[in-house]
Amino acid sequence: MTGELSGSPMGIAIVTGFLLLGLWTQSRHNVRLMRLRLGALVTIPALFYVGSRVALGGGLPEHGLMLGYTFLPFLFAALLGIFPLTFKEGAAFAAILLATVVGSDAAFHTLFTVSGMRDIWLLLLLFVVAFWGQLSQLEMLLRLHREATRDALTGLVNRRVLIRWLDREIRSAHAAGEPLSVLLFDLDLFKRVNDNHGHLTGDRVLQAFAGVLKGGLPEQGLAGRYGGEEFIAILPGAGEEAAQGVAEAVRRAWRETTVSDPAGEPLPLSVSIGVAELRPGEGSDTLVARVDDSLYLAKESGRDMVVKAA
Ligand code: GH3
Ligand code: MG
Ligand code: MG
Repeated sequence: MTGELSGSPMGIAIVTGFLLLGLWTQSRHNVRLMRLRLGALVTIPALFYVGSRVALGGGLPEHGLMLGYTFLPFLFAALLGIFPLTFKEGAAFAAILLATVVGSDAAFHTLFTVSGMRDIWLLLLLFVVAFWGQLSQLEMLLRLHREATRDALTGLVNRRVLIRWLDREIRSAHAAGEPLSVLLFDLDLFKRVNDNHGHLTGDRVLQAFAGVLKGGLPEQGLAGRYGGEEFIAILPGAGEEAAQGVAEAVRRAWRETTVSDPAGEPLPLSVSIGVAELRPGEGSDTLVARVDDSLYLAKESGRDMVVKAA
């Protein structure tokens, strides 16, 4: 009877708990907060499981309102399977539920009863299914994320990610009063490679350039494929002089790189590069437009050179 009576306030409390959790929507993209919220999601039913057992003096109800609470850890163990979690995260949340059930059973001397063993067996079974679900979800999400953000040919990030990074780096450069420069690369007469030797050879040239670009940047430099045979590098902390030095080094390294055509002959390789340093108060649109203008000038002036923005 006591158990049945305490069922209603517990019901109100658990609904309130989940409601508060649902309203806690800040920083959806913060991983640590997401973990905390998920931890709360399994801790709330765990607490109510313990509460219901205490209310019933340790026993498990056969019927009635309280039966639902004793079922909660199992429901949430299964529910964990819908979240894309790492094995470690899944194990941590599973441990909360397992400790709750095993701890309560041990405290009320029901651990080595048939129903106690049955509950733990069921919980372990649900964890196995949940782990499988979590890892499959995580793997699928990571694959989708990679496909949406990376260029498949070169492995560099795509234009969308680059512009997002550029906006972020520009904001922090303005905030810190630090310099930032952008380099825009366009391979010279690349269409000829495709026309004379086929697209597969062209693809190998693009891959080789991506390697040279990555190897030529300072540690904090960020590189991506802007589109076609155009690439961008963001150099946080670099003023015009330093950026020009990096551009020159990449230009020279690319000239010295060997990519052979299908007949085994080395292809002539060169690249034109525009350089622009961020101006006070400037946004990504005008910065990219300026670096694009200087790249155009490099092409106009005979290619295979680095040109600073006006
Ligand atoms: P310029 O020196 O003036 O830049 O001449 P260009 O031939 O490099 O410039 P253009 O813009 O005429 O040609 C770029 C070529 O890049 C055309 C396009 O077919 C090729 N291209 C774009 N993306 C890819 C790709 O992923 N693989 C291959 N193989 N070719 C590509
Ligand atoms: Mg081009
Ligand atoms: Mg080109």
